[in-house]
Amino acid sequence: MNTRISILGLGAMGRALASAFVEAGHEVTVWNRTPGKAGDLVGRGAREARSVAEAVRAAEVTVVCLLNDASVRETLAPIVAELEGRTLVNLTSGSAEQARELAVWLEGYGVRLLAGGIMAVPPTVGTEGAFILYSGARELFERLAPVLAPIGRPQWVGEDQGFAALYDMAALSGMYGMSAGTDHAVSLVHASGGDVERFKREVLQPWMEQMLVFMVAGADVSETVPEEFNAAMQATGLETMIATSEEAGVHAELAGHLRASLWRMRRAVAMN
Ligand code: FVH
Repeated sequence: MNTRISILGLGAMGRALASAFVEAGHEVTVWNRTPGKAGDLVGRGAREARSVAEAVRAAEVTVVCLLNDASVRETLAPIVAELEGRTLVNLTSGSAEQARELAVWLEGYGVRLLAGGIMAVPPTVGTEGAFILYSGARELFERLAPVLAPIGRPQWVGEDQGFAALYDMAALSGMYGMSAGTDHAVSLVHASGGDVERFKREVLQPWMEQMLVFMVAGADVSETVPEEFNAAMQATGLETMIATSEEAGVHAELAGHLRASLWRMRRAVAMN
């Protein structure tokens, strides 16, 4: 079933979303603050609106994908009174509280809002692994899910408008934490004259793949560490990693995640 969809924002992500909707056969209108960013979308059937109001009026569902919460407010504020009765899906990254406040603000103008968090990067939008978190009214999610499916598997995470943003940021935190670890790993190899590319290919990649399932399963908020995890052994290992770092002269900041883990292990040992 074709739906009239407007996309506000044609950054890398907005263009990828618009492209996936066009590909799926939806009737797509696009708008961007700076004109001329529609690329080949117009040639492929999308229409470029000259104003936000024109884009919103053209659509049954408007998808917003801008830089941040401030840019969403700045874009919608001048036309908010015209949004009454319309449906918006906000896929702009923000904090959970910003998402809740945006929903309250828009609902005050009679707008139905589904908040989202994109678990994809522009090249993976619409591919098998891509999924999008949504929060807000379940009935609205269920109605929109088939329309939104072309950009990534829709996954509802609760009525609380802040939850898509919360889960999005929490998942990104996991990713950035891993990035800190992998940056540190290659810095150690590089500082010691090792072959970084070979290390990545032959050691880091297979090791991370083997450990990922344990890292996710073992992620924990409690102050205790399961016995089989052997906190004393882990603490000794972390001390060795920090010593290796110091020997290699790798910046202490890069080893910050090791110090945080060591602190947790020492605390667990003290509590046992
Ligand atoms: N790209 C990614 O890998 C990540 C993946 C996960 C989700 N994020 C979030 O998606 C939002 C948009 O990201 P993006 O990649 O499209 O970002 P840019 O390419 O930098 O484009 C930014 C767009 O926002 C417009 N914009 C900025 N400020 C304003 C404003 N004050 N008023 C209106 N529009 C504004 C900008 O317009 P212009 O500069 O071209 O005129 C772009 O359309 C983002 O929340 C990510 O966290 C992407």
